[in-house]
Amino acid sequence: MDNTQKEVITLANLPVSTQQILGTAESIRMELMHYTCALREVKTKLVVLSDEFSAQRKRNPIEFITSRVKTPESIVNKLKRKGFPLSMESAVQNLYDIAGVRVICSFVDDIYSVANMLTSQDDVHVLMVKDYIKNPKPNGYRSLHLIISIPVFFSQGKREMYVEVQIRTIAMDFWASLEHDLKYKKEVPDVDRIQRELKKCADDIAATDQKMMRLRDEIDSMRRNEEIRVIRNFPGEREDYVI
Ligand code: 0O2
Repeated sequence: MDNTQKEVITLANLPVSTQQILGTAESIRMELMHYTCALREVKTKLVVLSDEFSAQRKRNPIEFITSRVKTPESIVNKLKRKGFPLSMESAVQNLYDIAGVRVICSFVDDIYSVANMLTSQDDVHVLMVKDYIKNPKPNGYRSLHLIISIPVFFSQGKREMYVEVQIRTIAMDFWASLEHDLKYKKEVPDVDRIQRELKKCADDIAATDQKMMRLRDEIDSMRRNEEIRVIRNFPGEREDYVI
C-alpha cells in the first residue's frame, strides 16, 4: 500500500469532530494535497542546490531530507492549543507548519549554507527564522527553523504556500528524535534526571559537531596541500586541476 492509499484510508476514518471542524474528508484531502505539492517544490529546490554544491565542492552538504504534512487531528490540536478559530480557513491562515521539511546536514556550517542558498532565491519569501543553534532551547534542542512561503502553480492559478523548513545536523536530529519520544511517554520514572542527562548529551553533541567541522577543515587543508605538491612536482600530471 503506498502513502496516498494510506492517506485516503486515514481520512475516511476521520473522527466526526475533526470533520465538523475542518470539513468533509474530501475537502480536507484536497486542501492537504496543496501542501504536498508545496513540499515537492521545496524538496526539488533543496536537491538542486545540493547537487550544485556537491559538484563545486566535491562533497554533499545534505545527508537526507524528510517531509510530512500535518495530520487533520494534529492541525485541530494545534488550532486549539494556540487559541485560533477552529476551521480549515483558520488553519491555512494561522498555521505555518502544515507542510514541514526536515533537512539533515553533515556539518553545522552546511546548515547555514543551505539556508542561505534557499532563502536567496527570489520566489522564496522568508517569514520567520528561529535559530535554536545560536540560541538553543533550555532543554538543549538545537535546529535552524525557517518559515518560508513559495508560489505553487495549480490549474486554478498560483497560490503562496507556507512551508516550515527545519535544518540540523545528523547528531542534532538523533538527539531530537530521542527527546521527542520521551515527551510522548507518559510514565517515565525519574524524568528530571533524564532531562538533565539529555541536556548534557545535547551540549556534548554540540561540542562534537564543532570538533567534526574543525577536523573536516584540517583534512581539506591537508588534501589541498597534497594536490599543490603533486602539481609542483609533476606539473604535466594534473593539467586539468585549477588551484
Ligand atoms: P511535529 O510533530 O514535529 O510537527 P509550537 O512548539 O508548535 O507550539 P512553534 O513556534 O510553532 O511552537 O514551534 P517551534 O518552536 O518553531 O517548533 C516547531 C517544531 O520544532 C515542533 O513541531 C518540533 O518538530 C520541533 N521542536 C521544537 N522544539 C522542540 C524540542 O524541544 N524537542 C524536539 N524534539 N523537537 C522540537 P511540533 O508541532 O511540536 O510537532
